[in-house]
Amino acid sequence: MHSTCHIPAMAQQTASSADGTMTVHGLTLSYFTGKLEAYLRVKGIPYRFAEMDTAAFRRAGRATGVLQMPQIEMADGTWLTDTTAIMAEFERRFPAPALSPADPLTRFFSLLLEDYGDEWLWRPALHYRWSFDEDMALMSAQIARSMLRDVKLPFWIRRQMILRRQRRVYLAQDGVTKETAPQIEALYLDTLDAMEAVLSKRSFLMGERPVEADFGFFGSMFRHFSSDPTPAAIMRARAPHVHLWVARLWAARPEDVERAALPGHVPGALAPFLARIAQDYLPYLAANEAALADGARHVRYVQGGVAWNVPVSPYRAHCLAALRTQYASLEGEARKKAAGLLGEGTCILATASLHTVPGPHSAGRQPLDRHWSGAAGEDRK
Ligand SMILES: N[C@@H](CCC(=O)N[C@@H](CS)C(=O)NCC(=O)O)C(=O)O
Repeated sequence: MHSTCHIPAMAQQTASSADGTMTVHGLTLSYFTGKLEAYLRVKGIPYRFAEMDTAAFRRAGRATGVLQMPQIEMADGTWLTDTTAIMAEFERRFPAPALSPADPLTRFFSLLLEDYGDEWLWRPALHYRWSFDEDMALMSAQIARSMLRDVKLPFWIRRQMILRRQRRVYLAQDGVTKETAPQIEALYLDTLDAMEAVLSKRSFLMGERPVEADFGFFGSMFRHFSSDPTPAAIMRARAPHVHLWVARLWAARPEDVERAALPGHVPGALAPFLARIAQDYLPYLAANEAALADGARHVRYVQGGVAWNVPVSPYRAHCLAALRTQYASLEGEARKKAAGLLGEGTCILATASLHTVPGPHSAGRQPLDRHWSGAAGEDRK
């Protein structure tokens, strides 16, 4: 299997587009929509963009079984969701220009970094957007005008609704507290410093051509950290090369990336990311998987002296299982090198999964939320 988080590219048929172009349903301020759009632009895959309202969000959720954005409606009426799975699928369907390393060890780390970027930078991205006055005022107004434009209520009520919902789901329920906030902010600052060191020496994270790892870091860096007032001011002052990389990746076209070779090794400068993955991310993924296997709704763990209590994520258990499959597919020498690079994190990848996580289904069920848990729409308590 090629992807870290593969959801069968499936789902119900709906009306199809006549000119053969796919439609990306999403929001121009959304993390994963920005990640997917960057990938399609660099790859040179034409698409039409449709700004979602709440009806379009529900319609896409019914088609794929997951209420999330972005979702792609193909010209033949089939749907695709999950950016990691979409990228893996499109690397197969549209081989050139390849945006996935050919060398298996380098590809494994590109996929691991993609998953880490996608999932571990989510909390700091949401914290900066919804914890700071200026950011929350701006972004709640934008969502009230865009996504909630079909809700028949006055603007100020729509704005209050989204503000309360995001602060409840993405701050309170995701473990953002006075005690955890310093750790969340330190993750952003440390990530900027580590990226700045890498990107002041080369164009993209693993070399001169973008790969999955770049897109995994792009969602947060593009749509939140370089755009929302508070983290963007920090980025400009602290990490100008990260700012430049955001623009470089967004501007890159197939003919630009084709000139550079795919990365063929794991650069030593990525060590700070690998250390975070080994010390923080993989232990969290293992705790999440164990909690899911126990039937718990929350995962509790201690990290850097701080106690965390966050909702269990079946989706992330699925991601861990996919990473293990990738790791197991590495042959002798490559697997030894991967273990050398990951140190103490290796045992989590070398262990058998506790659980097979069923993917979402679209037929006859309430769509799931972005973590694949519960009936979406009912916030988890
Ligand atoms: N793993 C998914 C994640 C997609 C996702 O979480 N999207 C966010 C917006 S960027 C979302 O749909 N949130 C829905 C909500 O807030 O309920 C992917 O890679 O596409």
